[in-house]
Parts: sequence; C-alpha cells; structure tokens
Amino acid sequence: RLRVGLLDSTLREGEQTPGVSFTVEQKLEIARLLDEAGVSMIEAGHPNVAPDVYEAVKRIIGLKREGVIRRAEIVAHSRAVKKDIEVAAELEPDRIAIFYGVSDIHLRYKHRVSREEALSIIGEVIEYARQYGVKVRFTAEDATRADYGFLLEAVRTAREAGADRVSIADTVGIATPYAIRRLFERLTSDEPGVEYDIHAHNDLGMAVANSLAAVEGGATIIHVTVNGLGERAGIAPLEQVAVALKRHYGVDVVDLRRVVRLSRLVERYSGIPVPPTAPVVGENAFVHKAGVHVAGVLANPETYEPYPPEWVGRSRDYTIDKYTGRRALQARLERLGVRVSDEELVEILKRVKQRASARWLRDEDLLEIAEEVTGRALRPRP
Ligand code: HCA
Ligand code: CU
Repeated sequence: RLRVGLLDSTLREGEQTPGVSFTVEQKLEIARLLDEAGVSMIEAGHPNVAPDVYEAVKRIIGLKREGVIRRAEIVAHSRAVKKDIEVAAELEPDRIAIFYGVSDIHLRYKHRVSREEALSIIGEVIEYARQYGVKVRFTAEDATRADYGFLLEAVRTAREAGADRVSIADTVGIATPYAIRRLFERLTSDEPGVEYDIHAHNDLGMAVANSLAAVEGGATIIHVTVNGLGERAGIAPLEQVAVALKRHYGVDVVDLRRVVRLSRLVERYSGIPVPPTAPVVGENAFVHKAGVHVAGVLANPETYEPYPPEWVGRSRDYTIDKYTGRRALQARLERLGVRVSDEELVEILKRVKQRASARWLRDEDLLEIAEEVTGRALRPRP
C-alpha cells in the first residue's frame, strides 16, 4: 500500500494563475475546507510577495494555532533570500518551503551563478531558516531539466543544512511518467535521508500521470491545486489526483465527497471556469449520450464508467438527442411516468432524431413529442 498525501497549493501556485486574486476571507474558507477534506499540507502563500498575501498566511497560521485547522501542516513559500525567510519565519508556519532553480538554464540566466555558488546559497539559506526552529522543504525548481548529478548534490546539500523534505519540481511540465518514476527511484535510493514531493506542471497534459509515476518511484507528497490552477497550464488538479489514487491504488488521501464543493467554490472565487469535459468535477463527467453507451450504462454502469459517481457525491445522467437509442428513450419516458407501446416508442425516437440540434432535449420537449405521437395529454396542465 502506498504511503502518500497531498499538499494543496491553491492559495500559492493557484493564485499565480493569471487573473486570479483571492480575498483573505476566501483564502481562510478554502483553507478550512481543504483541512476538512484531509489534505496533509496547505501551502498558504508567499508572505513576502504582497501585503494581502502576508495577511492571509498569517491568519491561516492563526487558524491552525486556534485548532480550527486541525490536521494540515501550514507551509509558507519563500525565495532563497534571507528577507523572504525572515518575513515567513516571523509568522511561525509549520514549514518554510525555499525554492531555487537547479537546472543550468536557471543557474545561468535567472540566478547567474555557478553550480558551486548555487550549492552554497542553498545550504546557507536553509541553515538560516532552520535557526528559527521551523521545518524546511527545499524545492529543486526545474529539477527535471537539471543534470542528475548536480540535482543529487543539491538535495544532499539541502539535507545537510536541515531540510527534511525536497520538492522535485517539473516546473515547465516537460517530464514523462517513465522518466519521473526513474528519477524518484534514483533519488530515494541515492539520498534516502529526506522525503520527496512531486510538483508537476501540466503544460503537456502530463501532470496527473507524472504525479502518480512519482509516487510509484517513492514520492510521499503530491502537490495539487483545486481545478488545477497555477502558472500557465497549471499543476495537477486535486480532484483528479485524489480519484486516481483511489481508483488505481486504493488509497484515500482526502474525503472525495468534498472535492466537488471545493471545486465549485474555487471556480467562483477564481473566476476560472471549469470546462464541462473536466474529469471528476466537470458537468459532463458522468453524463452519457450515445445510444450504445446509455444502453450499456442502464444494464450495468461499469460498462462506461471508470468509477461510480457516488464516490464524489455525484450521480449519472444521460442526454436525449439524435444520438439516443431505444433503451435510453424508454428509460427516460418511464422515469417521466410515461408508458408507450413499441410502435409509439419507435415513432417518438424517429422524431427525436429529426430534431438535430446541439442542445439535448429537455424533458418538456420530449413530452411534447410523446403527446404528438400518442395523442394523450402527458404534461401537467397549468
Ligand atoms: C514557483 C516555482 C514552483 C515551485 C514549486 C515548489 C515550480 O512558482 O515559485 O515549491 O515545489 O513550479 O517550480 O511553483
Ligand atoms: Cu509551480
């Protein structure tokens, strides 16, 4: 059985989505729901970024202290800069996460330091943070494009300086599952003195697959955001990772019945709409359309469902339109309390198929057709 938990970064990475800014009150509400859902860690923000971010991190830490947030470890994000660390440490979070680019491209163009200089900076800032008595995670930013030997040196430097966790960030979403699994297998075997997080960006749509591969390779924390918010294409969505962990490994990392509510709330507060086709939380996630599909689902939902919608507190449905088949139509009419003969059913279906429109038929419209065909009053009269 896998040992794994979630770090939710909706309030940090998620607020790095262009156009998104949560109010402090919204952040407190989201943080409480995340804790109730059961995430292991909440990355509350980067206190030195802006005054309201500082305020939100401070108040979330306050909720933890008051016992309102009961379980989740509260993490503050920080650059490898003393000022950031001081501002974060002052708030006494459970953990400070310090990130530093470890690929040559980051070293050369962003940090403008040599590998040797980078190692000494990493060691120095982590030791500095540890003096405050706070737990430290080191984030190896752009780790998936880094030279493995150097990445390992950076991880060892972080451990020696006092970090007990290292986040391996696929910062540009470039990794593939096989490479990620190998990377974590190597790291956990070459440096077993720390625990590893996976932070997977979704630029190539691989964030969830890479996160699962990382866990198979030994990662024990997966970074997620509600609805997959984040820079560019975002990171692994909480709802997808949580369901996938249950579906594939039988692991419950959060109370799945709470994820839809979280998704709706974050959709509203972020202003970033969830597409109908989104897994787990999208409007269509459990809606069937084609006659063959609906007939299958009516006989046994497993024919076309990977897991029961009840897992996430949702229910299945099917649409009536030109793709509909007899079984589906009959089931829908029965649901509406309408019994028709075989001939009538065939005629109703014919008329349904003639109405080719993008929007499926409402029950109203279906009943109208059924009335035309049967010559009986089927709709309640006003
Ligand atoms: C950032 C970079 C980061 C850090 C990830 C982490 C990334 O926006 O600060 O701390 O685990 O993708 O590398 O989000
Ligand atoms: Cu990121």
